[in-house]
Amino acid sequence: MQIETRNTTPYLDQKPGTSGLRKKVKIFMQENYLENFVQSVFDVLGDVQGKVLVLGGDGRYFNREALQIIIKMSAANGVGRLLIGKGGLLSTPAASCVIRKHHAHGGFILSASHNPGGPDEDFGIKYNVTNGGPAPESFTNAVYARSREISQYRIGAAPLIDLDSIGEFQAGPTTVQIIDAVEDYADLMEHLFDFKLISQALKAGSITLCFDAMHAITGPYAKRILEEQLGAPHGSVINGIPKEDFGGGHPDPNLVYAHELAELMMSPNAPMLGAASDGDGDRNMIMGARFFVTPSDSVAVLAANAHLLPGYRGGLRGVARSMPTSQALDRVAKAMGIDCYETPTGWKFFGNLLDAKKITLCGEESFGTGSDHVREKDGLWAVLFWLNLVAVKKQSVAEIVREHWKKFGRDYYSRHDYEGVDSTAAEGILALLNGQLAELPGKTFGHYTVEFADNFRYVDPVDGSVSENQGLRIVFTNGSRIVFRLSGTGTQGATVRIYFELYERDPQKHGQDTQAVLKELIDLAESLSEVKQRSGMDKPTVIT
Ligand code: VG1
Ligand code: CO
Repeated sequence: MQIETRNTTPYLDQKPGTSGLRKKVKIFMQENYLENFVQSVFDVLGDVQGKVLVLGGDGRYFNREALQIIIKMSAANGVGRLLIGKGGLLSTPAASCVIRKHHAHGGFILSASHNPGGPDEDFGIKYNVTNGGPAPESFTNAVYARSREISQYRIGAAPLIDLDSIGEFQAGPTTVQIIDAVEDYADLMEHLFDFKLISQALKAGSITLCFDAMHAITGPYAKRILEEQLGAPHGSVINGIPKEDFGGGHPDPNLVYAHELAELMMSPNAPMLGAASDGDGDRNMIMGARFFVTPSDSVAVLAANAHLLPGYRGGLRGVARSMPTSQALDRVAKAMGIDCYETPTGWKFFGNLLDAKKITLCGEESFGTGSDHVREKDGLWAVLFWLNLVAVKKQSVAEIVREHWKKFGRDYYSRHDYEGVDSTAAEGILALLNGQLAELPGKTFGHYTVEFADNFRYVDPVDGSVSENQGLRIVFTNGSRIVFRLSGTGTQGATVRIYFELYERDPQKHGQDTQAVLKELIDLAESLSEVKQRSGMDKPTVIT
């Protein structure tokens, strides 16, 4: 194979965000744009001679073309073996699983997750390291620095690889192995959950299920595991065929975008469990019949009940949540006598805690839940967890959550997003708030007195690395909180996220409407931040 070293000029905007580099497809298709980023990763990795890398994506538009380029560049950079999911597909958690199981050096995951796909929409790429998790900030910062000075990249003249046939091909020094995208992941799930029990309940009809794959990556995984292995009736998985543009939808599992599922679950003939996942399969939404489980509650319920499931019978070492996620998980940890860590937003911050065996389970308010089994959040895992729980407890989803609230109290929780805000205006909103933080403590607004207000700074308890500027939080004396931060995954303008939380111990008051309960906090956040005037919007674009 002939190896070419090509000259290139740097792009200055290749800074990875919360989860990899995400841009419009058209930006990725610019000359050498993808090549520059991939070579920057190789340059930071150093010697990859003979090493194993994993490749796969969520199947969105440009996935196949990008993979062929990465194969040629891997060969030119001397990679020993590439493991690639058939069809160029691997869900994010499955990629993490494959990296760990096959002791790979790392892998590239091609996805822009819950962002829409298609020629005018989004594409993304991220590198995961040897533990199977997203590269830490020290690595992504080094890649960004490299991308700003890159002058050459290496590419091999390898033929196009047939991504659709399982088998091995040679590209220069690199063995390219196309693997079944689902098998390793399905094996792992079988070891964590009681497949026999779930299967009996599904076949007997004592548990009914609808899983909305949203025309994204989890279609093949859900069909294989839920329908073929566990015996859920054919048709339990809807929108199960992955499409390059996700069928024109927005593959984000929430009540707004997964509306087909949400409508079914709110109807009189709703199944017992409703679930959806996102573009790359790492998010999950859980619903019961006429009942929505907030992601913050979901991780707390899973933590409180984990010991009932085969994979977690030994108990939990500790738990963790991202800072804006509700404190429902903290209450469970306290009752169990285990540690609860608070990390910045983004899964990469859980990796060290998991590797150091400080935690077993973790989650984010953004529909992300996961455990020690891989180093990514895992959508289908969460669905299987709930299925197993419903089968063991022989209770409905709503009963399980209400019982949980009774025991621990309820954290009313909501996130308001203002999307597509002018970047300067968005920064102005955060700057305005930042300027007020010092004088807020002690002030009273209606029913709320500020206990403390700060700009969240994280010191990693394992390696001591520091991450500054991870969101502004206003914490009240009664434990309620308002958090403000800017999204790090968008590709157009800025998104301002405002998170609200209010704790209610009294079970008599657990049946109220969330937005109504949070109204006073919402009004306060809007007046302190001037978000409406400054964004020019009269309401949030998405409320979850
Ligand atoms: C969002 C979520 C964050 C999540 C990230 C990646 O980030 O808030 O919790 O880890 O997406 O998820 P941000 O910076 O936009 O708030 V995924 O499923 O898009 O990889
Ligand atoms: Co995702």
